Amino acid sequence: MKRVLTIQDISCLGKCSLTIALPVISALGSETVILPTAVLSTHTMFRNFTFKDLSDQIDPIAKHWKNEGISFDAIYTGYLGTIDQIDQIKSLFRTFRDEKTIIIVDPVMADNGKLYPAFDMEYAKKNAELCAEADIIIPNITEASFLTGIEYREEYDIGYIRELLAGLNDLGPEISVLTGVSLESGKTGFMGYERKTGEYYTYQNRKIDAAYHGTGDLFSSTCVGEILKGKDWKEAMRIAADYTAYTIEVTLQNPDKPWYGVDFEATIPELIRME
Ligand code: PXL
Repeated sequence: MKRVLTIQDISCLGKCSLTIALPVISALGSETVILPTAVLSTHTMFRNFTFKDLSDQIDPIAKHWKNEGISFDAIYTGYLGTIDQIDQIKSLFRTFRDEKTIIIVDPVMADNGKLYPAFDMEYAKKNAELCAEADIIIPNITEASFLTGIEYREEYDIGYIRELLAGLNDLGPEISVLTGVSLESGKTGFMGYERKTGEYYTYQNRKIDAAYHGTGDLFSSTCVGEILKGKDWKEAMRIAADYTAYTIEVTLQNPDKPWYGVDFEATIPELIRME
């Protein structure tokens, strides 16, 4: 069985980060090892959330695993707790990286043109250093704009998306994938660029008029699970895009009208069947 380490916060309530990555990647058949970077009472779209920084646990936990001879087929990072953790995680990458380890960085920090409440420009700059160490990065357009210094635009064409991808590629990853790319009205999806082949890949499916928290984590976790199942990045991300769109549609049908996260629990059986 493949083994993946995922490094993100635990938002105890809110359906995002580790509470999505753990069930989704496990359901796709890989052993999912977690390294929580912080514990929050909820994700940061709630008011008055608590936050306990777990930075001081990262190095001793990593050291223990190293002493036990543990290795990972992939390491996947998402929302982190503090800027100082980025250096700790870069060092963890170096400790555990071998020929087989795929490093996937989702540089979670912003959306809709704005940084999340916990982050600033300094964090954005530092996050680019983590992307430089990755094989695959999965930012949304806002994050890509903060990472590259290219102006954020709401209205754009394919030229702008290629410019962002070129900027991301310059950071150093092998594969850069931009999410939330809408190239036709009523559609959304992603566009990726692979350094080795010089290939672009675009996938667009239906755009659903709803914004839920945690959908980026659902997309990235599904990609990670599918890549570990042996799918190439394009197939993995196409499945992730279809699964995320389907889960949003199912959530919209819930009469309880959940607002803080999607009903992925109801759609996991379908994910397992998706090809
Ligand atoms: O879904 C990304 C995410 C993860 N973790 C926390 C967040 C967010 C987005 O806001 O607040 C704590």
